[in-house]
Amino acid sequence: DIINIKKRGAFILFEGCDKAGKSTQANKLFEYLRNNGHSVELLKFPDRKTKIGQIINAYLANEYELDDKAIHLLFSVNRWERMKAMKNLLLSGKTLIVDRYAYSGVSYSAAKGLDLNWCCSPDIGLLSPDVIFFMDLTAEEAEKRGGFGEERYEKKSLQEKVRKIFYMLKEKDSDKDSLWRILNANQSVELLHKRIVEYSLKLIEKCSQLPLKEDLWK
Ligand code: NYM
Ligand code: MG
Repeated sequence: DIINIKKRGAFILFEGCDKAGKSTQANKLFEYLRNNGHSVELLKFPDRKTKIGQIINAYLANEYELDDKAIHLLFSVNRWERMKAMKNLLLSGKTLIVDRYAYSGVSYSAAKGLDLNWCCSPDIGLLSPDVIFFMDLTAEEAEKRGGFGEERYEKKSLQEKVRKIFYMLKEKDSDKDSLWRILNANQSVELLHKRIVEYSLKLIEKCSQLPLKEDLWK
């Protein structure tokens, strides 16, 4: 008899500071996988299209003021409101490429001075990524890339703090073998893409056999 074991998709996450090239690499990986017969979808947080996402967008555009803790919780809600759909997609065999997630959520809020553990708590129990491609760039290098834009948080001093907190979150995961892949973002787009593709293809194969985990920071 043929036992039909459904293979799940991989949860591939890109994280990093502003200007590091996350969206460029996420898009390129998405195109590559789609053109090579993979079932794949691209997602981005914050998802600015939902009702909560619209509030977040107004906040980031400096059109709307919110308490630091209130906006932190809204970023988290914006992930929770996508969890069921993401879970179903992964279980149906789709690989998800995600541009920012809870690690950004904690890093930016803690950089503003909020307590790190408090920041982690609303995201506990989210789906866990299978890999985090951390696009690492110093704030100096980021600034050389045409400078930061108009949005809130796009300042060198804050970005430096954000980067440090990303590394603290990596420490928290030191028991999780090869979850974090630190990539020097100051390399050519094509070279980075090649590395990311190679790793992702192996990962997709490996993950298809593993259970899905809803245990972020548990
Ligand atoms: N950001 C993003 C947060 O502060 N918390 C979060 O949970 C997430 C997902 O939003 N400067 C910040 C980081 C960015 C900004 O993201 C918008 P992007 O990827 O630059 O559009
Ligand atoms: Mg940005």
